Amino acid sequence: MRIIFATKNRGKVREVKEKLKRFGIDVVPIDEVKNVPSPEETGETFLENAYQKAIYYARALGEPVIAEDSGLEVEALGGRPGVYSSRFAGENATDEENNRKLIEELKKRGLEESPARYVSFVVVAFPEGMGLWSEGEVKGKVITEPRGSGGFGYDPLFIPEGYERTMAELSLEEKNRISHRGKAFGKLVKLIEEIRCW
Ligand code: ITT
Ligand code: NA
Repeated sequence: MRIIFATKNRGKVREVKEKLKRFGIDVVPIDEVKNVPSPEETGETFLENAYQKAIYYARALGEPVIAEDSGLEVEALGGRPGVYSSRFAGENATDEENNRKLIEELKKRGLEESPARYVSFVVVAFPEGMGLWSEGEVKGKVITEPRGSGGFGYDPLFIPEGYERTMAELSLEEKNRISHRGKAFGKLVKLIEEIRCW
């Protein structure tokens, strides 16, 4: 079975392809199927954003589409960057710029670390408008000394609970086992199998 994954983020594609492989699901990034202009992300919650993206692309393609909205919530920053995680340092900011901004914000407050969590909301939307969703989180802390070259985004600054290594120092399989995204997609596959909606 193939599932179209509506994302521009290569890191997400890599992780979800690996996660769904053992369920016999072939994850196909949307840009390999059709060139559709990106929708605006205007939601105030991860779930709204994920649903908006999924339904927009499902209608454009006329078939079921999965989308994900995720982010990092840092306790010392009152939950920021949250839904603004990909644009923390500004519109079109790079991962490096966002990471630098996070380090700055912590240091400004005299902190070297803070409790934090990653969250992921996943939606599969059908062209008719119906959708199924699931979510996952991983708790941990953020630090101000980046380590590791795996993963993407804030991973060099995020240490999952019970670990010494950063998320960027874990293998792809290890990250998928404990990550917000790994959990959210694992649950979504179960739902799809239970409801037999495909
Ligand atoms: P799409 O909307 O095209 O899927 P995006 O990267 O803009 O791509 P989001 O709006 O969901 O996706 O933003 C998620 C951001 O949260 C992402 O760019 C990272 O900055 C951060 N993030 C989410 N999951 C992460 C992870 O597993 N590791 C590191 N950073 C993560
Ligand atoms: Na977003």
